[in-house]
Amino acid sequence: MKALELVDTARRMMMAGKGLLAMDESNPTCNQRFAALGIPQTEEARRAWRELIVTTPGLADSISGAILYDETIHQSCADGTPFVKVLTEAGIVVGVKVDTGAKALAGHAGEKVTEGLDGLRERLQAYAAIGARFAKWRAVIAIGAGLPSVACITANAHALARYAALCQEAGLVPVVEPEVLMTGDHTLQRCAEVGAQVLHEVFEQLHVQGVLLEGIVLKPNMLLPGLACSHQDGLDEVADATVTGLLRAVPAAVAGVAFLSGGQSAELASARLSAMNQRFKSQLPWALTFSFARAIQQPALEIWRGEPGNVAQAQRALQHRAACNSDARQGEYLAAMDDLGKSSVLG
Ligand code: 5MM
Repeated sequence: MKALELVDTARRMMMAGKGLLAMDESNPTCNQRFAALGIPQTEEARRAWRELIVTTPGLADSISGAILYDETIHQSCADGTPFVKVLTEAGIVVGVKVDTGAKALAGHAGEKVTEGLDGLRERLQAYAAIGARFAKWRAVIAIGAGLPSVACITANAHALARYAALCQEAGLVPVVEPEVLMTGDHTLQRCAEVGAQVLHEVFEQLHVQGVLLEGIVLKPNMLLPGLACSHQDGLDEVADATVTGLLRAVPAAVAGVAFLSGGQSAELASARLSAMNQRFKSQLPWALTFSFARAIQQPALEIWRGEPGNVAQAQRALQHRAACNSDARQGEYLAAMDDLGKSSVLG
């Protein structure tokens, strides 16, 4: 295992004041987001959108690493410069999603297990050779009547740990993403119970597989009430539940924690991350930052809509969201400043 290299990469990913940009939507997910806005669902449209993202001026001021999809990591700007080169030269560490998706878990209706271990060793070597320095694998856990099952939690935790060990063997930092979904009417308390079960099992399996914790990044969900829950807790309650849950389950050796946004509004994701850093700043053994996709990209995508004439304004919106999350990572996000910034983006 290349321990020093892994620790160095993980530290660069968790650099002060920055976070990760997830731009690793699979083609079906990307196409779905494009379809909702009337954008053509073609390889060229996906390439143009990702070119807009990687060439956003000032992106590296707030973003330390970008997670790409297999199609994207092989793509280039219209002038022929590979995206990997653009990002690396800007000082942004390149990562890639390596799971092949969440599939139905046999014998467990409504539950999924993430696949992609077959041939992973060779795929990781190929990604490392073209410049990737970290990888990502997402497991999804649903809360519902009788869910999640022990089978779902253990199968996903085992796969995450096998993936993480293979990544470290290849010199890539694994981003370990066990996502407890927001769908449902469960309470914050129930989300906290499931979150604890999941994290304890994930770290048990990482230990069993001999994964170096200093060379991983955890990408969890925030602990939240379900979207359909009648009581939606405030910023402080969410911050306290989430950080308390993490402090109880995540070893101090882990390089950092970078949240997914999971379908929260961009503003709420920033405000919640900021509240966590503000309230717990001095008590955190690891960096607490972001690895958002929708909460960074969506406002810019809604401006771009596939029109070349909208590129500059969409890039300003993207840069603005990245900067808001950089503030949040430092506990300094202010909704009023966000609104001011949004007005100036719209010019
Ligand atoms: C949970 O999704 C990850 C974070 O995105 P959000 O901040 O929008 O929640 C994201 O990296 C996700 O794993 C990718 O978009 C890939 O998703 P699919 O479903 O296409 O594999």
